Amino acid sequence: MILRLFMLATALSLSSAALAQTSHADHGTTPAPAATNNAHAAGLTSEGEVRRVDKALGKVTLRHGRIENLDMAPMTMVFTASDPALLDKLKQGDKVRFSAEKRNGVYTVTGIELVH
Ligand SMILES: [Cu+2]
Repeated sequence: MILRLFMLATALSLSSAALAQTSHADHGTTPAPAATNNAHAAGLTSEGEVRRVDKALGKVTLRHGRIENLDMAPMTMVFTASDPALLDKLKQGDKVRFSAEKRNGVYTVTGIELVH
């Protein structure tokens, strides 16, 4: 019984060591430029002005310029925030830069910051 436990413990520590090695190898081979590209893809590439903020519903109305990634012309429309906390610092009249995408058919703001 004790031997079996010992072998089980050994097997567990071996497999966790193997897992640690694997994830370390993965981490080591992740190219730094990929991370940079991801950050760029998530960049705040669209411009707009806040018309209305509804923090309770997690929605914001933006008068936006052209949104290239959505192939959308300038207009005023309602977006849902991917995270309601994104709306905490926004108020009517604020100039913003933001990123938006269509998620499950819903136009969603995924990042937004004030333009000073
Ligand atoms: Cu629009």
